[in-house]
Amino acid sequence: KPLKAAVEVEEKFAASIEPEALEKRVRELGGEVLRTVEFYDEYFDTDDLKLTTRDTWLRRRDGAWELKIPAEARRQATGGETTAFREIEDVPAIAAELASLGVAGFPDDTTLKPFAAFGTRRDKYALNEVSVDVDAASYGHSIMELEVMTDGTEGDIERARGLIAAAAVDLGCEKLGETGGKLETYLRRFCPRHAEALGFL
Ligand code: V4E
Repeated sequence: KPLKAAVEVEEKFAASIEPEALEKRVRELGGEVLRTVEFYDEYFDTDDLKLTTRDTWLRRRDGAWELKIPAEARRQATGGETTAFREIEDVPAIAAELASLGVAGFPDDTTLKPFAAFGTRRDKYALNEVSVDVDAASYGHSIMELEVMTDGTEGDIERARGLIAAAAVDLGCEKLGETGGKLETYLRRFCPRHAEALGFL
């Protein structure tokens, strides 16, 4: 298959399974308990929200830039859906994408400002191709995510959706409630005007 671009397909679930139970279930299913990692994310946008209003997410994770761009037409703003995002980590490539969205001068001479920052402690598991992450954000919000990396083709994205749905059933994942992911929850709690502008409220 031609490698188009790394596209991550992801679905968020409630962090409702006790760690011991999850570990047992993962092992029973032939998966692995991986390490726990910690990282610190800062998210950036312009004052007029040129990025986040287009579902485009620029962050610095432990000092390294990452850009997430929707890999397909937007399905729904929050919750209960898989999403597919193209991830770019190369700084000149990020600059080019941002320029095409009308945000010039990245990274040195830019109008981008941080709007959210928090730490995460992440327990990692693997179930064949499915990465299972249980995240506890530093401001007090936990979430579980199932993720599959794809080559960005439509067929591979569909295949990833199937793997995630099957793993969610196998693990007994519960639907995410009203609260949403780490950043959405952060915005709802601490930046209500930003959350409202994105339809998160
Ligand atoms: C808010 C947001 C995004 C930025 C945060 O990405 P997320 O995957 O939640 O962060 P994290 O820490 O798990 O990153 P990883 O380590 O997995 O790379 S990306 C999309 N949104 C908004 C959003 C959306 N468009 N659709 C759905 C269903 N949920 C949230």
